[in-house]
Amino acid sequence: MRTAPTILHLDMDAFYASVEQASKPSLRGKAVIVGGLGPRGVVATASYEARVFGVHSAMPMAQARRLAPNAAYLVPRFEVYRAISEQVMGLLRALSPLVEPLSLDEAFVDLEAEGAAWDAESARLTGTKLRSDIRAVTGLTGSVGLAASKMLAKIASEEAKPDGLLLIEPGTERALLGPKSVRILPGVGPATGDHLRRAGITTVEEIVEAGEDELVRLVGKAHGHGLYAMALAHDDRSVVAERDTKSVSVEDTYDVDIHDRVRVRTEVQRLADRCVRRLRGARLSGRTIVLKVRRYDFSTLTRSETLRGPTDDPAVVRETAARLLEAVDTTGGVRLLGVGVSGLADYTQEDLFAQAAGETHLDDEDTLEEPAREAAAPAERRWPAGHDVCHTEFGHGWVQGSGLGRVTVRFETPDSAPGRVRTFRTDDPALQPADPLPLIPAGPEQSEVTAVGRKASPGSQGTVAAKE
Ligand code: DCP
Ligand code: MG
Repeated sequence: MRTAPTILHLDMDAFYASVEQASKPSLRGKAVIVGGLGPRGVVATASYEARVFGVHSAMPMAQARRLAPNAAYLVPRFEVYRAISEQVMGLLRALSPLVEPLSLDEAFVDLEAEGAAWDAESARLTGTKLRSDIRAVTGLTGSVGLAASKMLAKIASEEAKPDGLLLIEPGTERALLGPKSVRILPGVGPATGDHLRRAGITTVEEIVEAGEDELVRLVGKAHGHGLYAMALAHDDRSVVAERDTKSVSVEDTYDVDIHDRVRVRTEVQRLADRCVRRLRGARLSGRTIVLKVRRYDFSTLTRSETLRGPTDDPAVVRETAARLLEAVDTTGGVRLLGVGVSGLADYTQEDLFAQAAGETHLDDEDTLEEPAREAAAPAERRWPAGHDVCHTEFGHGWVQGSGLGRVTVRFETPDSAPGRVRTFRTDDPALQPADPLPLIPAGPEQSEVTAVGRKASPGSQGTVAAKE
């Protein structure tokens, strides 16, 4: 294990709910619950104000409604969460090439990989600056844990919540873990926790005291060794940017070598577009753009450029590929061209949540009231709670609720004062669904740091030539 607390774990605070509060001024400081609103819906997350009532992730929505009847209930807006996640991950990737995203709002970073930090002091400074950069770029708070291992870094960020930073000095791990509940260890859920409790083990220290053999007898070989090692704070896992090895690419081989430079450029643009379509089809974004060229003599070269944040923007991929091409001599003719994007980011949490998104659909079906059905011959429009709308007269707002052929809209934007509520017929032609607004309006006064990780950021961190 390393001797400096240079593994960083970041976890955004009440992520989906905080995004909603930042988007909707009237919800700041209020109980906000995001999730599937249908009959089988579950809570994705609750704002800290709602957690006071006992509401938490994965709780059935019906139970949440009983605990917090006056909270605002919203359907997730994944595209907004993904865009903000990209900004945050972009900031992390500016610190180190070794970033391991665990979900949309959570990642490990190895700060030693490129010298962002080397001891406790530099690690703390880096973590503090990261938190303020995240705030500047997204308007949101994230908590940071710093430790000499992944396990402790994650525990530290959890302890630091909300809106905090905790650094665990190497050597103090066991003293910190000892008195805590066994549930603090990764993988110890309610079932394992109960099992251990029945054997008289409730704290981490008691695991250590029981000894490895006893633990293996209790929970089996597979978990016993691991659990004992964790209780001793042994964790040698390194931060793996495994997604860096994956890529999405497309290439074309030409029957006749292309000599015309203009044609080569056009082909590269076409391939860039195709590559982005694939990327988007797989719901991925990537940070490194790769150009591949095989020349008339079969010599093959690749050129790549790493952006400051992941992108799936066709304009950015096209521009980058064109820039890479400028450095390649194609005078003898080209047999093959390829464009790829690597350093991919995808997010498992969204898949997990696919269920609740589906339930949103169910919910909308449920709220289609009979009178509306009779009155409206064209297909009824869906107004999911929390989603953005625009009214020709009143401007941008969000759906506060709908039913009985009516939709209630609150007119406000991220940088407005809390707005007013108005109700419309669900088929009012003046009301249309709208795209979400950015949380932090882009302006000329924007500092260097706020541009980092912006989705369409053309900025690059440098060009790397590979495999001539
Ligand atoms: N999420 C979800 N279903 C879950 C858990 C989480 O859809 N069972 C989503 C919603 C969360 C986001 O993932 O906002 C991040 O999950 P976290 O566990 O980090 O929870 P939060 O960020 O909401 O809160 P915390 O401040 O505790 O990190
Ligand atoms: Mg979180």
